[in-house]
Amino acid sequence: MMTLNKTFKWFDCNRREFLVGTAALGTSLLLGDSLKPKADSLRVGEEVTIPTCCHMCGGGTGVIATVRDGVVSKLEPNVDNPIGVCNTSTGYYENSKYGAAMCPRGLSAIMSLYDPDRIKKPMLRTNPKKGISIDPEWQEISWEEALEIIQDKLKKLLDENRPEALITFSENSLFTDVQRDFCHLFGTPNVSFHTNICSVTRKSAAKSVLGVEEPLGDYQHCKFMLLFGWNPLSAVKWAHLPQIILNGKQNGSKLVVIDPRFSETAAKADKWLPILPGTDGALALALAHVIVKENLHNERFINDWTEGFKEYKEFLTDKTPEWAEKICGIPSDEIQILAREFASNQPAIADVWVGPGQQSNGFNASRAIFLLNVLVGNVDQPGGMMLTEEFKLGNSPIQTSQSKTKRFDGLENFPFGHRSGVYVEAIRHLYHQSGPYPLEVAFFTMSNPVLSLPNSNIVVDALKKLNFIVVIDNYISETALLADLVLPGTIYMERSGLVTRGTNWKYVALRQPVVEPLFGQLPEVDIFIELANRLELKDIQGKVAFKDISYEDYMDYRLQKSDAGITLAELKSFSGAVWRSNEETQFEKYKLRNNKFHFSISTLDLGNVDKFPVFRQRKWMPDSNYPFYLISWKHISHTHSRTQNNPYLSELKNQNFLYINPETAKSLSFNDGDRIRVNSPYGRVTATLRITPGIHPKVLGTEWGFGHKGFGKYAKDKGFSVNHLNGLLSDEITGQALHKEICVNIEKL
Ligand SMILES: Nc1nc2c(c(=O)[nH]1)N[C@H]1C(S)=C(S)[C@@H](COP(=O)(O)OP(=O)(O)OC[C@H]3O[C@@H](n4cnc5c(=O)[nH]c(N)nc54)[C@H](O)[C@@H]3O)O[C@H]1N2
Ligand SMILES: Nc1nc2c(c(=O)[nH]1)N[C@H]1C(S)=C(S)[C@@H](COP(=O)(O)OP(=O)(O)OC[C@H]3O[C@@H](n4cnc5c(=O)[nH]c(N)nc54)[C@H](O)[C@@H]3O)O[C@H]1N2
Ligand SMILES: [Mo]
Repeated sequence: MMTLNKTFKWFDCNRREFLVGTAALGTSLLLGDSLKPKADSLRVGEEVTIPTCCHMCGGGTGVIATVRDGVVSKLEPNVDNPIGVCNTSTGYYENSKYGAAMCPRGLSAIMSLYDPDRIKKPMLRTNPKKGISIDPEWQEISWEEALEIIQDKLKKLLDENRPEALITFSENSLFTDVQRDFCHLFGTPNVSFHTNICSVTRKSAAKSVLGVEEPLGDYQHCKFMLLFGWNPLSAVKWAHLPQIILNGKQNGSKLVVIDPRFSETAAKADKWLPILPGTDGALALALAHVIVKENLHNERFINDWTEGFKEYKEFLTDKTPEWAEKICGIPSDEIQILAREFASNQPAIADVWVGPGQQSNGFNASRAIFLLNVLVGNVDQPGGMMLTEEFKLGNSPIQTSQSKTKRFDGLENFPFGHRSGVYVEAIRHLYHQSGPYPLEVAFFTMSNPVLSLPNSNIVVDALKKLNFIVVIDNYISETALLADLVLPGTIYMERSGLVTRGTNWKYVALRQPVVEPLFGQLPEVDIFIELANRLELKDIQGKVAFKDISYEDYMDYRLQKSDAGITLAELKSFSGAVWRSNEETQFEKYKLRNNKFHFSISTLDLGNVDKFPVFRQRKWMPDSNYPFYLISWKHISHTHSRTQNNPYLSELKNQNFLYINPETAKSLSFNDGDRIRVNSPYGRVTATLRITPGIHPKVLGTEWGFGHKGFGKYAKDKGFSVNHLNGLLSDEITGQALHKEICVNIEKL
């Protein structure tokens, strides 16, 4: 196991003493020793090991925390949890003998837990003037005072009979269940979470073609991987991903990566094809054209299980490699070779994530890419694109009814919109005051839209129009800088939750607190439960809904009614606090559906969308004023805008750069390390230039998440925020925020 042992000082946040401890930091993804914790926890002297689930990103990788004298001293992978091992049951049993994986962000989480820059007390703004460079002039207040203030604000909305003036935003796995219940009980339809600024194009496209929202390839057992704008070796969502892709390669699979830049995944590929941003749809259609024209498709599968093929074939007639070359910049002969290789190396998987997904045409591009799997019939079989069936938790124990009022963000206007809402449109309506009614109070939990949404200037101005903003965060984020009241959040090691997703067979894992909240904070869920009780919010039977229900009861209820049918106590007692189904990964599940399930090539249930995955150019194209595409991506050492104050991660990477191709740099007489200004129609930032052949000559790019004005001493004023340059764009079909669609120019400072 490759680890770097560091000695550092624990800042004990309960103001006891400084303690000296050690922690293991992974310098890359690593395989931990096989861990077989006994039921619940194991005591060795004063040391306790407790299984839980990471939440440094949404992936929820299994973790074993060692707690020494009440201080978390070590985090290691939990081999009982499939997320760090493999996404199929066969692969899980094959791989688990070698241990499980965590990523650098997960391994550094202790430093986030004990970060002295964390917010410790509720903070009330005293300066009514708002802006991210304006001092809010915080006043520390007690939890009781803070809850009373919020209660008053919410009570006023109830008294005035306009509960819809409340909107909530949160991360997409943290307590969305209770947040939704709270909003329903309160009477507002405006419950939203971050999926629509994340990967709704992929989810919606997958649903429309394959019938499931989150298909996941059996990479370990395939023979060809074709990845469009997905960098799983660095943007590690589930810690098994780098492992199964590299194991697949070791088993003889080819890997081809389509990306405007030489990503970490491209670095492991047999071929990297640099593409012009936003043109993946054209490439995928041309690949389909060649496959169909040369009769390389799987006719039997298509006849038995799909509809619309004949018309699709016609639609593809003019989507030739030569047509696509002009659009995407990849030579037509390369396209032909790729199509033949893909079709003849079965099982072959084509997959896509947010590279194309966060640009116009992302929905149709993703559809065209998923359809490649359908054309070769590689769906839901070993080595195929799997029809992932999610583990189902039981319904909430709280009986609510959904508000009949129209949503503020106009979600209903998006034919493939997602229940998480449309952040971009909520901001637009707020900014222009064009919503169906005024909004007054907003909650942001584990969300930093001022940095994470396109066009930060507009986001700031929009948020300034709200009457009262509550932010629940561990830092004074840029969004918190605009808040009226900030409540200290918890780090996952201080709270509970149930985690499932990211595998092709069913499992559920327990996130359990390994230490008490360090500053006596209420965990995020409990804030909402407490407010519901203070406001005496009633369920449909007229009973105060959360009166006798703790979050533990709530989880217990949902677990008992889940696919696992177990109690919370049982889950806690299982090895690694994980329940895994005895039923192994099921293949060809569509065959069990009595021929009723078709893969949809043409027809879509909802009107208003193109019958076939047409290609349309992006709204933002280079012109003489803004000649370069600008894209952004995730760095392995950071999660979005949330980890930049972690000292270990900041040591690995503490700022972003603007990457440029040597040809382009030469033509503009720029040198490596030059300080430059980047201008877009919406904003300007200062950046440091890095010259690399690993980026398309017409494209500039950067890691996103940097450029903090708030946060703490490690994060503040390091690098630049790319979202200051982006335009406030959402995809017309899904409502997805388009973070990778802008053009810029650059000048020397
Ligand atoms: N380390 C780390 N891992 C993470 C996260 C994190 O913040 N940090 N976040 C998690 C989340 S929420 C998500 S949604 C996933 C996302 O995972 P990914 O989809 O891999 O995310 P990105 O890095 O944004 O984009 C992937 C690639 O798309 C490329 N790209 C940009 N534009 C285009 C284009 O037009 N066409 C093509 N073909 N490629 C393009 C970028 O250069 C980048 O290499 O990652 C998850 N994992
Ligand atoms: N330009 C550009 N923009 C992008 C992307 C991109 O690739 N390029 N990627 C997009 C994607 S895929 C996504 S998913 C979104 C993510 O965007 P967001 O969902 O807004 O996530 P973050 O930016 O990480 O902000 C999370 C906030 O939560 C706080 N936080 C972290 N952990 C906790 C916790 O445990 N409890 C509490 N209460 N608070 C916590 C952090 O301090 C931070 O302020 O960004 C999107 N924005
Ligand atoms: Mo995301």
